[in-house]
Amino acid sequence: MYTKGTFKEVIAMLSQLDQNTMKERAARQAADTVWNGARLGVGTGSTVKFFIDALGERKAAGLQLGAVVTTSSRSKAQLEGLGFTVSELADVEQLDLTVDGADRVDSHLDGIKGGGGALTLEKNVAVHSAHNTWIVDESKVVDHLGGFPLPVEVLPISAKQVYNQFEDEGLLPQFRTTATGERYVTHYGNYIIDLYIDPLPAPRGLATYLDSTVGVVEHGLFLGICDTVIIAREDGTIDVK
Ligand code: ABF
Repeated sequence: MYTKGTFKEVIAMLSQLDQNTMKERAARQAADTVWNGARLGVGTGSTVKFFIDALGERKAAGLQLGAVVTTSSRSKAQLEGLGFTVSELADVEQLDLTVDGADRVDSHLDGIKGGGGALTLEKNVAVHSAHNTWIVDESKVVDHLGGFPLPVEVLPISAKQVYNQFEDEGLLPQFRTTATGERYVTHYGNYIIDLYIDPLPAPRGLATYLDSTVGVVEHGLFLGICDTVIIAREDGTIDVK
């Protein structure tokens, strides 16, 4: 006999299962598009985790890749655990395909990425890939970019000044912190300021502003980068756009 609390937990667990099932469906569809000899970029996140598992199954069935590059130590460990040799981006002339997750994606295939803190390497891998595919469950799809804090990676040396500038601009900045309340530090030793302004005013204008702000290393607006998005929907269907 369930008490009230456990019934809610079961419902929450079932909805989580639904979301994981959707993520896995999108991931498997993307894994099926990978061809022998491809120089592959592999992103980061919970949906990509399913993609890497599916890639491992393809490898066991004979898939051989020309190169594999990834955007986080988490994905690197998972790939190497499956027997893939992972290279650094700088050691691979050009990538043929990168498969990654996203935090938000709109109808123009523009997106917000970097919720996991790996935005700088993610964008460097993406712009050096001939084709970029994002794998998402339908909760990530929006009409207009927003609904998720926009990550901005900033140098520590002027982080406070940049934060103040963002605050003066009304961008609602917050320094990202760890679970213990420490300031989050990226792989490159930088901080992340998340912008809580929602909806995002004129994403292209904001991207240009951030790109020209001294002290900003990279931001999570990925505009004009995604070529294909694979969306797994709750009704079991998959959209490829
Ligand atoms: C990564 O995918 C990040 O850009 C983003 O935070 C993450 C979201 O993916 P998921 O929801 O699948 O964890 O590439």
